Amino acid sequence: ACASSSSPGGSGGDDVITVGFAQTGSESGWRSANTESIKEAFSAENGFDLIFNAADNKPEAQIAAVRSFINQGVDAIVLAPIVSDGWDDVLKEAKDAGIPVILEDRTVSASEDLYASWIGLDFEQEGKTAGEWVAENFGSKPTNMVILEGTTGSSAATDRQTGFDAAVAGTDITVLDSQTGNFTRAEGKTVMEGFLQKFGSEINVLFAHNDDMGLGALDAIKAAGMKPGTDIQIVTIDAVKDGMTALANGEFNFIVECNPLLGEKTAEVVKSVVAGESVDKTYIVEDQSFTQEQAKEVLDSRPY
Ligand code: GYE
Repeated sequence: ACASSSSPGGSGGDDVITVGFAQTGSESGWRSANTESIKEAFSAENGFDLIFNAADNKPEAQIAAVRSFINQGVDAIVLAPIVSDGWDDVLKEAKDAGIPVILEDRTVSASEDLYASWIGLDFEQEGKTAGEWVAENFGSKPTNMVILEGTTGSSAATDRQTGFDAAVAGTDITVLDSQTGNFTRAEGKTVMEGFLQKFGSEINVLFAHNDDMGLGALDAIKAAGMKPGTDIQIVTIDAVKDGMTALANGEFNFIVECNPLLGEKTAEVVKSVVAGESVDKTYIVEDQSFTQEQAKEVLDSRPY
């Protein structure tokens, strides 16, 4: 590109950091907010040339995207891995090519030596907070629960369920069924329709690994003649605008936040890594949680 006024005399182009960003896809409101946050932080004004790829939640396509970034000789790769496993080979290729990889959002099962840093969230704690709410409100009476899981093999889904299971262990809660809805509204709806056909009004509680699947389930519950938030209580994770609106309206009962605004921190870490400075292996961004009352209070001020 052209020289900017802030780098007088230089070619300008020399200082630009070229970054390949391998996004999962565009499955949810959380993902849209995350993509926007990354694009904003990795702007030309901030000294970046961003090459954006979204893999439509197909792990092979995402591996191919990372490999293509390596072939293009980018300065750094930012990766939001769809699934945890299967990264060893291509991360090794990046390392051999001298290209640092920075993980954002989800993490990988590959060795820590194969990436420079991970900027993410404590998914296990998110699941635990959701489970604690369920245990507190339903733990001492016989309760039937169904679960809409996120993408199978993603660290977000695996760790959220681990945390949730720990929190409800030893309570009087029965899991009737648990299936993946791939973090999307459409699949959340379809899978919930199946649950309702099988179990009908036996279902007391729905735990959805993200807002979007819970929002899809709302349609299925209403179509079955039941009242979401009352006949079936709903706990989700993310706290995006549509989820918070459903919570404020009484259709959801509790949401654990998952902060998608990771762009600024990720850009800062990428700059440090490219400059050869040392960075932490892990940066965890804080989350909160919301009841219906709290959602009403903060709804208007939510940025996404
Ligand atoms: O909760 C979900 C998105 O990995 C934390 O992915 C992220 C999850 C988020 O599709 O909505």
